[in-house]
Amino acid sequence: MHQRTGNAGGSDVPSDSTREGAEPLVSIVMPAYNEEDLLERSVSALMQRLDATLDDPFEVIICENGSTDRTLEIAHRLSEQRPQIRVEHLPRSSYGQALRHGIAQAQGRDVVLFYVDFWNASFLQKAIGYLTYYDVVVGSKTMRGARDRRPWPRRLISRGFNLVLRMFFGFQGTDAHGIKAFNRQSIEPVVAQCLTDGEAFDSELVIRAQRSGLRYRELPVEVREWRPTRYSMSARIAHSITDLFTLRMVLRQSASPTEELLKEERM
Ligand SMILES: Nc1nc2c(ncn2[C@@H]2O[C@H](COP(=O)(O)OP(=O)(O)O)[C@@H](O)[C@H]2O)c(=O)[nH]1
Ligand SMILES: [Mg+2]
Repeated sequence: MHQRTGNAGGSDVPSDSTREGAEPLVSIVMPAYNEEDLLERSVSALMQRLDATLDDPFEVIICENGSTDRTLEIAHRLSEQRPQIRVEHLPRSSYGQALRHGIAQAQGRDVVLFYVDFWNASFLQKAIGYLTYYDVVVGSKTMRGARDRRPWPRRLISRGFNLVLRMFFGFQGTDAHGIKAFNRQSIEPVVAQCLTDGEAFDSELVIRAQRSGLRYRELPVEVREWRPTRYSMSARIAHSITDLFTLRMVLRQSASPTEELLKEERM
């Protein structure tokens, strides 16, 4: 088995394995939608951090869809500069589809989901270590040791949303929406079951991962997004409520015959 490596101390010189041509062991999937202001800075900074701290060969897959600005053009330019950067484009804007497609395209043993406005290289380092023992590692903004530096309305909505997931969806965790890492082979069948397209995809994925018995672990993260949110408070609340209804529907609809039998037996 390939030795999991990391270089948290941050050597200045990229190791051979991060150079061009090596088969990636870590795939970073980054959805991007109308990110012309931030994409270049975010991806360039990420590449610098990965070069300095990650010994495993990696790829970064920018998954753009539906952008009406220069996001796609910038993504292509970045990929011309660094062969580890790949660009995936789909015509219609959909967060869930972008992630589903990005995971399907990933070649690494480990897949990490990062955002244009937030990623964390220390999380990546720790998470790939934990993926020796777990299938799913989720960065939590609310567990002990975490720091959520987003504005209070966002913190409040996130906490309320996670509470509803715990109370009504059997979610066993403290945060469903955030950066994550997976063992690719373990998560692929779970992704294939997911039906939602919007931001509910995150919740659906973690709930289904737990229901399928994948080994699941949370790690505390410090979150400070690099740009103000693009939605108003009321739009966000409306989105969250719609997401919860969508989730209710898809998780009910697609309960497997075995799940249904077990449910009936418990009644
Ligand atoms: N491909 C794609 N990416 C998206 C879409 N919506 C959001 N994203 C990306 O998902 C990440 C988080 O989005 P953001 O707008 O910051 O969501 P928020 O933090 O919930 O306000 C960023 O990398 C976005 O570019 C979408 O429809 N398609
Ligand atoms: Mg954001």
